[in-house]
Amino acid sequence: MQPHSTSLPRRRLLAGSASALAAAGLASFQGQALAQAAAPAAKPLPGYAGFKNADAVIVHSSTTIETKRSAFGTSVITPSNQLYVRNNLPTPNASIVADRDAWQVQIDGVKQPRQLSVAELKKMGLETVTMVLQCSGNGRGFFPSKPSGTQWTVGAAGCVVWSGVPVREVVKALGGVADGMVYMTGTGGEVLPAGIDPKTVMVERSVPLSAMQDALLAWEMNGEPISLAHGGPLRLIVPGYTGVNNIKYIKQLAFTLKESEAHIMSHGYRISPPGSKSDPSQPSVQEMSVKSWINSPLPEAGTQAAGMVQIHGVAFGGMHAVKGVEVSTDGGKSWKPARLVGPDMGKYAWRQFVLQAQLPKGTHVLASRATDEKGNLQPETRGENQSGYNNTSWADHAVTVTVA
Ligand SMILES: Nc1nc2c(c(=O)[nH]1)N[C@H]1C(S)=C(S)[C@@H](COP(=O)(O)O)O[C@H]1N2
Ligand SMILES: [Mo]
Repeated sequence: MQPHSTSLPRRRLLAGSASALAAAGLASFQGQALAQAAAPAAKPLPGYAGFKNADAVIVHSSTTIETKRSAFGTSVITPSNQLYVRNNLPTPNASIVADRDAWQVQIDGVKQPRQLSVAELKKMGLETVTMVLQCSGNGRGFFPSKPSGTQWTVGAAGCVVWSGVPVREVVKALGGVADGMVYMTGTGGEVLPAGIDPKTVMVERSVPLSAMQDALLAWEMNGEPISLAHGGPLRLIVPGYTGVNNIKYIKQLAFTLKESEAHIMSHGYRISPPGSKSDPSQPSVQEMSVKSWINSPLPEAGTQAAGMVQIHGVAFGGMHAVKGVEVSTDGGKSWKPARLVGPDMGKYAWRQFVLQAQLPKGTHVLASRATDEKGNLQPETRGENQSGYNNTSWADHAVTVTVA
């Protein structure tokens, strides 16, 4: 028997942890039976995320919770009780949201540095932005190289509304940015474990000064005070930038000459060539780029009845508005323009799209690809990198549905 002729389809059949079984060379039937027997029971929601709808999410761990693809609806905004959660450190104690207005943030690297309470910030300005919040590793689960880290597929993302004070208003009130500063650096308010170098664990990220223009210090999400899970009492919102740049429970906002030396900045979230170690010379994961995916129909809904379907999903441009979306029902051989649905919530939000199609009996590979206002087209292939960041491949996000 030629080993290669059987190992390839077997690898495709088995997903996730089961691929380890495939790699171990078990026959596909055996492998599937074992994978089923070993399928872990759904993990319980951690206490701080107890308000999440357990049916709408996948609990990967106590600090990583993903929205199910089938749970994304069609009304633009992702409800708070199904938005993903990602914490790099244990969640702070709930006492930090007991008196929200009393939370203090230190503003540095301005002409008049000072500490401000949320109560004071609330008097300094007000703005609202609708924004796609997406983890840098969303889509990692589609990398055949199986990078280490959470195997997110599409659900480490959501479209949410934030309210707070524009950072530029705060800066203006404090005399402007100090001369020569190049970065805006936010520090998370987690209490760090004693006895280790804070740089190794602290959540501190630097973004270019230009990102200040649309950034907020936000206290409200989807019309409610920001929950502890999503960074209350105060969160730095940097529209268009991946999740990690949106610092929860922010305790310091500094304009700096240099990038943060925290490990999460210097080595974390770098685009490292496959097989290589991360280092500060490699590009940082920051601005998001054009991406879309289909949320219905999905294979998990089972066999579809032949006839009319509304193929719908979400599309966003990252830094630029979405201009259009095309949908393919033949795995990308041909494309038809989809229609954008519902209100346009601004360039940082996602749009819902729909293509009405007749699907005859058979198997159909459904894919979507978006274009942004600058003419950037969502690519067919992912950009390979060691840690599985920034997956925007339309082919990876395609779904295969069966119609009978
Ligand atoms: N202080 C702090 N901010 C943080 C994190 C964190 O662990 N601590 N995680 C980041 C990462 S990696 C992501 S993807 C988003 C997740 O935001 P969410 O949990 O509100 O969905 O928060 C970012 N901001
Ligand atoms: Mo993330």
